[in-house]
Amino acid sequence: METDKKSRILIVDDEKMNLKVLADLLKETYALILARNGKQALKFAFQEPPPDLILLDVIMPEMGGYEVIKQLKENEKTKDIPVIFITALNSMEDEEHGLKLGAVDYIAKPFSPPIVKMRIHNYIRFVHQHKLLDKLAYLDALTEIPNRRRFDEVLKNEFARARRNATPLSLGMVDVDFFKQYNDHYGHAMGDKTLYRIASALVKSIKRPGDMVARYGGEEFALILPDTGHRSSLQVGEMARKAVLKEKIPHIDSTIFPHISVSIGMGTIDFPQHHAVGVIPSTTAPENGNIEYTPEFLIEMADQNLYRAKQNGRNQVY
Ligand code: GH3
Ligand code: MG
Ligand code: MG
Ligand code: MG
Repeated sequence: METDKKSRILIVDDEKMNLKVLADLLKETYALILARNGKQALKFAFQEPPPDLILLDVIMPEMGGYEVIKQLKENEKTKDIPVIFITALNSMEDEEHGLKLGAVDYIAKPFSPPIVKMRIHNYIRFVHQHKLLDKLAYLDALTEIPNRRRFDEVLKNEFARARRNATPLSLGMVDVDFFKQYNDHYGHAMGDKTLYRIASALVKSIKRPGDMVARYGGEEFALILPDTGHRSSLQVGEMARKAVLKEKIPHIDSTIFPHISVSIGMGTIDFPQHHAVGVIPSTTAPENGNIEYTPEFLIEMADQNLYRAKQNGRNQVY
């Protein structure tokens, strides 16, 4: 399989000879990363791109395989990388212990090279299917950008990260202007095509790697802007708004333009000062003044500013 060539396998063993046996067995089919101890293994596991599979020896000086897998499982970035123990420990108790720690398989030495090769091949196939499913589960079918499920997850993670690192976080809510009239005039199928074009324009307008555009629902999109303060978020919003307008998608029933436009509401939480910037939604401000900052609060804030952008004449960022 073509894709298998690109699959990366991290092999960890303190004995050179063992590494060589496995490397010779697998090097034609996979990209191999070799580690001689636990510390090195962890370092390589955290590198980008991460390995697709890890073959892990148990008995190694300093840090053994059981400790390595514990650390891998504790980290969000590495916890889903499948690990196979390849070890001289061959009692049933050893095998049970290894599997309990989260390994997908346990292979005792000495092993049959062709069987090990087949088993590894099967796991790699499984990894590919899993990745494909993940991609489909998180992609909006109509616009081919991240969907609401993905948005919820990323916002939650970025929110936690911003709080932890004391960095600002901004969220933009984008709503297409007079889209009901658009559908009424041009038809729903054309409306779908136009949503695709709007999504592509938004994605192109967002330049920073950590930023994200998702389909929030219907004709609404969301921008997640980590490490972005209020003023910068308004600039990013302006670029997004202009990018859509520049597509010059005809919309003769729009009362402001003969073209498709969007309105955008921004919300920012400035974690260094622990306060919200911009227009704070009155509905969420409690009487004692102690606002509870949550992802929902940020969405509410952006939503209310979106409402203002609409009230103020649409095709603007608020
Ligand atoms: P406003 O400027 O106030 O946002 O006006 P609007 O007409 O865009 O607002 P409204 O929320 O009333 O209408 C949204 C429209 O978007 C209605 C709905 O049919 C359309 N829409 C939502 N999702 C889709 C979709 O997936 N495909 C198409 N073609 N239309 C959609
Ligand atoms: Mg060893
Ligand atoms: Mg809407
Ligand atoms: Mg709308």
